[in-house]
Amino acid sequence: MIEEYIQTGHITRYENEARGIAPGLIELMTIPGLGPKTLALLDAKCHIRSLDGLRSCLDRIPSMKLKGFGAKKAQIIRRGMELWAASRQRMLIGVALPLAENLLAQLRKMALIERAEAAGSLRRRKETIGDLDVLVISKNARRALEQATKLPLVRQVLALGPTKATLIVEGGIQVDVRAVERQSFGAALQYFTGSKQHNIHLRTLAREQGLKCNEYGVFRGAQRVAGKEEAEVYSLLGMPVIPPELREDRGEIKAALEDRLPRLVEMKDLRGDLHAHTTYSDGKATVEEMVEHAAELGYEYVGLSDHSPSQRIARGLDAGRLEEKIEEIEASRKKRGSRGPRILIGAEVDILAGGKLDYPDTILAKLDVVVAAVHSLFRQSKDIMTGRILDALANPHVDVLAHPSGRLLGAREPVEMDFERVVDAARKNQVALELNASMYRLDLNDAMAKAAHDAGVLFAIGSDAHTTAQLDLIRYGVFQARRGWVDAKSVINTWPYARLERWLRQRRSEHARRRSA
Ligand code: DGT
Ligand code: CA
Ligand code: CA
Repeated sequence: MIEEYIQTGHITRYENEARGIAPGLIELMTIPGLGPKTLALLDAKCHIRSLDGLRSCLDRIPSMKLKGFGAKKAQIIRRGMELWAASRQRMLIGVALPLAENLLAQLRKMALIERAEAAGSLRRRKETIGDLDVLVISKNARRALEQATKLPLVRQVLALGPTKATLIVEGGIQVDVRAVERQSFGAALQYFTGSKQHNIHLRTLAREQGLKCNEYGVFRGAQRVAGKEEAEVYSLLGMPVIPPELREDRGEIKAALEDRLPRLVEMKDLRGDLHAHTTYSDGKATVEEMVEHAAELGYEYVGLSDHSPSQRIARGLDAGRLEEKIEEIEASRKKRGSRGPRILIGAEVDILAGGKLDYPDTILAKLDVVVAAVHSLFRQSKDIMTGRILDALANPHVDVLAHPSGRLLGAREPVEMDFERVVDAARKNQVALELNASMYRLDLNDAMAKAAHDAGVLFAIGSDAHTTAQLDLIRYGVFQARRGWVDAKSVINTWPYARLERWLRQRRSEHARRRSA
């Protein structure tokens, strides 16, 4: 059945059976923690047709005293429903951004449209997007918006007025397209970028200075004193432009007024990637293909970190196959000489349930970079999980802690851990915390990244690529880093190779010395 799905994208048996199932039920089958068997059982008792039906069934279920169906199970399903509902309302940035880029490109091609920009949460690079907010300038707004509704990627027109169109585009996301005047474009961009809290704070400041700030401009009395450029709005209020990723009212306005905004990490700062998979484990591209693509990205180095043996499903490497991989990479280095990126021999090593690593130290010592990660038993208690991670951080061979919270957006909660202690240990042991760029993870999240950055830890932005194309998706990790106020110098993969290599060597020896002292 699985093979059929992989080859054809369909499962005949499932589809045939699905025809006999009420449509409402099929949707509910994708709720995390609710399998088809459980759903069938609940349906038999309550006749479920909707999320609400499921909810009320779960409320009534304890009184039915079903075998093997306790309060705990109902609780797990309820939590799954929440995640599920949230994920259906909001779209991952990794899905929304390409859709928005496509829409913007089409709008910009239209003769009637002079300029088109994204605002809202997308411009702030939030991890999930509710709806897209797009601003356009046109001499004939009414006509331009009408034409926009006819673009091939528009699926539905929810509203069309003289200055605003609300559309559903390909991929199912809602878009508000607003036409604004050229002389107020900057003010509108500022206003519709938000966040709401950031704007409220700015408006309060403006009022204290006798100014009024809205989507049309900044006004002193009836006179417009700014509006065309976004930068004018901020400079009138006495501060430099605040990068959109920071506009969440988390201290950025105070920092801007005191001229101590961080120099946020940018894509062009990256010199390599330390977390990428190859066909040795569950990657789809060979060592050579990954290195070639890293070369195209202009990287100085790439760490190829395949899974360790416990990850059977991901074809984790045993000692023998790891040895083969090492040999292949060494041969490739010899062949390449000084051409292309340096290849770091790496592994993404499981942190086992008890805190031990999935390779013995003798093997870890052969690797250039060790990325450690929790991949199992995510529901351990806070004490046990914290201890497990601290044990891994105490191993001198561990250079990076990958996707530290283990969450999957809309599908899995972060693990319970004492994050402050983890951050503290990472700082003391000089282990970099990963900002995993996978759109499903974005782990650490923005708030955790900021807390860790404030505490002075180092970071590694990792693509976790399983294909060559996924190496490019590291940009989502850069966005998340920026939302966490992370500056370039705190990110180890912005460092030149020589510095990175020295750090990797020194941190291990210092760490080992401290441990034996
Ligand atoms: P989202 O769409 O939930 O991901 O988050 P945002 O931040 O894009 O929120 P949205 O689409 O409701 O509004 C876009 C921006 O417009 C928001 O960040 C701030 C600004 N804004 C401020 N006040 C208002 C208001 O009263 N109405 C609207 N529509 N937008 C406002
Ligand atoms: Ca929005
Ligand atoms: Ca909106």
